[in-house]
Amino acid sequence: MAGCFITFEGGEGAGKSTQIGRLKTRLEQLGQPVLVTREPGGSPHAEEVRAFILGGHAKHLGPFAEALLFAAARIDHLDKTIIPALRSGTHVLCDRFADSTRAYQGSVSNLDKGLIDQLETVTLRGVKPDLTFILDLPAETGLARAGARQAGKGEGADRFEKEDLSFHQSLRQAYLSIARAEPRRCVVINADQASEEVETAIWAALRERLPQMVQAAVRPLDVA
Ligand code: Z5A
Repeated sequence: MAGCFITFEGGEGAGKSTQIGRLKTRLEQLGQPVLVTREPGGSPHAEEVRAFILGGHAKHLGPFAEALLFAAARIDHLDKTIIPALRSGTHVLCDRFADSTRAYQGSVSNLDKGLIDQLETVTLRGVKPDLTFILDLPAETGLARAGARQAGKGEGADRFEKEDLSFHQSLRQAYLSIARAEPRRCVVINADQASEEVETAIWAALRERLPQMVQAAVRPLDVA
């Protein structure tokens, strides 16, 4: 693919959206083409599935059925949004991706790992992130941040935010375990610090892992 595919993962309130916005700004200042997207969602049909799941309508079906719904949304997201962007040379910054299924449905909800592996294989069809930032912080801190943001907007908790503290603590360990298993793809970032410091750590890791992204983009020469 001509563009780079970067995913952001972590627990509630880890600061993924904040950091994706900051990275997008930095890359665009260099003339790099960037698309920001999210999961679940990121294409019209996948956004419909998002509303269904986060509204809590799939919870009674159990974690495997939820994983299938996330996978269905991911197939559409890949086909309609991610793959066309990467092929055209646009870098894709995605808020959550397949690691969220591994962490939320696989590890925390105790789905069989082999089942998750098979589902991932048929869903991704070989498309893997070039780099994944795992924003790590204590579950209590992330939940407090997410709660404060919701209170400010007058919103309620969604399907997963309603889970108890031990769920979110297990989630943190699940993400750290993914990072240990795939150190070439995953970078753990300490998200329990000021946004500016998190941004600096992400930029440093990007410079090291994907140096071609942190240079001014080469534009075609104007031909007189
Ligand atoms: N899910 C799943 O189970 N399986 C799957 O396969 C997929 C998803 C793909 C999607 O939720 C849910 O779906 C998710 C997992 C599940 N669980 N939940 N809930 P979502 O998309 O609605 O929300 P989220 O992905 O969990 O993100 P978030 O909670 O909105 O947080 P965030 O994007 O990581 O953080 P933020 O919005 O940038 O920051 C949160 C607040 O903290 C905000 O007020 C910021 O101003 C503040 N903030 C950010 N950084 C800092 C720092 N450094 N210091 C202090 N305050 C900060």
